[in-house]
Amino acid sequence: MSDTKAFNNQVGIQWCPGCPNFGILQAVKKALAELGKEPHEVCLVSGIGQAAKLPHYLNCNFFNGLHGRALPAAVGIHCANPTLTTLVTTGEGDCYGEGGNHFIHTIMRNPDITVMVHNNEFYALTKGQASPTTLPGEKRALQQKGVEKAQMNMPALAVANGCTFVARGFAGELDHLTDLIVRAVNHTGFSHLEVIQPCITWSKRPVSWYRERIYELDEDYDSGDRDAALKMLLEETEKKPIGVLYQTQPRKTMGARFRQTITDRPLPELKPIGAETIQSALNDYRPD
Ligand SMILES: Cc1ncc(C[n+]2csc(CCOP(=O)(O)OP(=O)(O)O)c2C)c(N)n1
Repeated sequence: MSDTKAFNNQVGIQWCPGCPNFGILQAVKKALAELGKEPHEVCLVSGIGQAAKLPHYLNCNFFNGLHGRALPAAVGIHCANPTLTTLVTTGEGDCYGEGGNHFIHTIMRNPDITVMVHNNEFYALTKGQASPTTLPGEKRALQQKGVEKAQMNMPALAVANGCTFVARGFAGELDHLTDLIVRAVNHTGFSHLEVIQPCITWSKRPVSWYRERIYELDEDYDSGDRDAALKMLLEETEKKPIGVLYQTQPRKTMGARFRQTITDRPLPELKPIGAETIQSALNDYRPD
């Protein structure tokens, strides 16, 4: 156990007062402390959005990149330095919308990283337009006649495509969420943790509406049963289960494959490549 205070920084938080993102931020700090991590051992990665601001508010390494491109950056960071705990923390617009293709391919590559997706069901930073998880029929600023598309079910897609850890938490259940983050990080391979995050500014519903529509998976639930997990996720009714939805034996990770091919050590431990080596490689591209 390390000290949560080590992750505090002095950056002024730009979220709306009372935003459930504050709960997620607290859960991240608690989980990292519970995992015994020190700030220099962690790298948070995000794209663009309200959720994607979370790495700004922690004292640790972080990379804040382009909208939808958090996962490729995180995969690169993980391959270069597998000793870091790499945690992507971002919104569903960023991860399922703009970056949806990256999400699917990252599942298959299976790097040993965790992605935590704050799902508030619309694009909050840009004032509440519909996202891939907005309820069908819901009227939004740009969807005046109501959303016509079906709602994206990323946890089901993740299970169906071989993700070996899929979980869902609620921003208002701090201890439960902290535990899920710890379990996701401890799992070897790509871990997907979706967090239901009510938005108090752009949602038309109170936080209680979201709380009434979740239930905690009980002790008897067998998270290793893939068919049962898929059935539950595909049949999801008004109430969504929270907890570890699916977890199975880790399979070979992308970092392990990469290091077997390139080097068996983290890149930062390798000797720097000298200017002469780079020059000689570049010379190969010179026209004769
Ligand atoms: C390439 C690109 N397209 C669109 C935008 C505008 N944009 C910024 S954040 C965002 C949506 C963020 O939504 P989400 O990831 O759900 O995060 P939230 O703000 O809801 O937490 C959009 C569309 C952008 N910055 N870059």
